[in-house]
Amino acid sequence: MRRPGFSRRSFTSGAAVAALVPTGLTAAHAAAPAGRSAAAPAQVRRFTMYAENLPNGQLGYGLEPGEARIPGPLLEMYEGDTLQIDLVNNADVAVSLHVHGVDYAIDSDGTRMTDSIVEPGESRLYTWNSHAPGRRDDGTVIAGSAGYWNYHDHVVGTDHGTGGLQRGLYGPLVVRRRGDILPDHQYTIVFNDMTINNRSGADAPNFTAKLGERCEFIVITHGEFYHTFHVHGHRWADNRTGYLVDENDSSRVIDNKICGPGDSFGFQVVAGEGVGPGHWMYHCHVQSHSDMGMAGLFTVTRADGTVPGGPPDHGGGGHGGGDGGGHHPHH
Ligand SMILES: [Cu+2]
Repeated sequence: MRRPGFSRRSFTSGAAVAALVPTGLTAAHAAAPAGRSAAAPAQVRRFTMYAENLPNGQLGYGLEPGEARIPGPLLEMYEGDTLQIDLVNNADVAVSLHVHGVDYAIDSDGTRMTDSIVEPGESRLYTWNSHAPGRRDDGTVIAGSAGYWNYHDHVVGTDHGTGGLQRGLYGPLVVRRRGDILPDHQYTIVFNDMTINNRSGADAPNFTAKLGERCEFIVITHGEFYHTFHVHGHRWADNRTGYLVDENDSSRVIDNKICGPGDSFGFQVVAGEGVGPGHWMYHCHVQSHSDMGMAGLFTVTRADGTVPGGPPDHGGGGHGGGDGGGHHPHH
């Protein structure tokens, strides 16, 4: 299958992020991101996503046949960009694609009542638009699309996609503003009922970075419960980006945030900044939830890849590639 502008390599597992980051930003480092992104024009990018059955009754989205995973691929765009997504349904039930945060016409709503769903063996084009901030004629501000958003099925099981969400049909969407700082690593953490990315306990996803690398966490909740995301040793600003604009930015600095069903937020931290390397826990801070397995590791290594403090007593150092939906841009 040919997709102008997308290399085959960029669609391999783990590099999906790079595939959907605007051209020229795939190897971005925090050191000099702003200038690189400021001049890029808005883009329209068309690509295919596949919905597939996965083992144990689960379902997933992927960017190639046979590569569906939970969560689905991390999709990224800049304000002003448009994503045109051909959703191919290779699963055995009707599915859809419903997105939060960006602009779309009603026929891209991904709901049964708007007949914007995809029967097994069929495909459908979903178009997501976005926009930069602006002003209305009355002087009030139109919010830009930038934010940490999410997409998901809205038709499996019930007309609200309850079964699709339970079974894994969800994923992250990051919309950036021109000039936003770009991370070295990106981690997607979806609190879905009592799981993280449909995994739990020793199987919960772990994430790894080297000391000093800029890491972006994208946190989403689905299902029946409210959760509180907490990561040890690191703090962020409770605003759009997670970092302060300047020393006078009054955004509250936090290390724990409630996230209810359908919510998403994100932030960046510098791995181990001020605290050093180690196996830093992250977990839901509802105690019974963490006790039941909603916990994993954010491992910060020394430059040579080693970690002080010995092996973790939880998580085993990286099941399933250690990412569980975190997709590291290669650089
Ligand atoms: Cu919880």
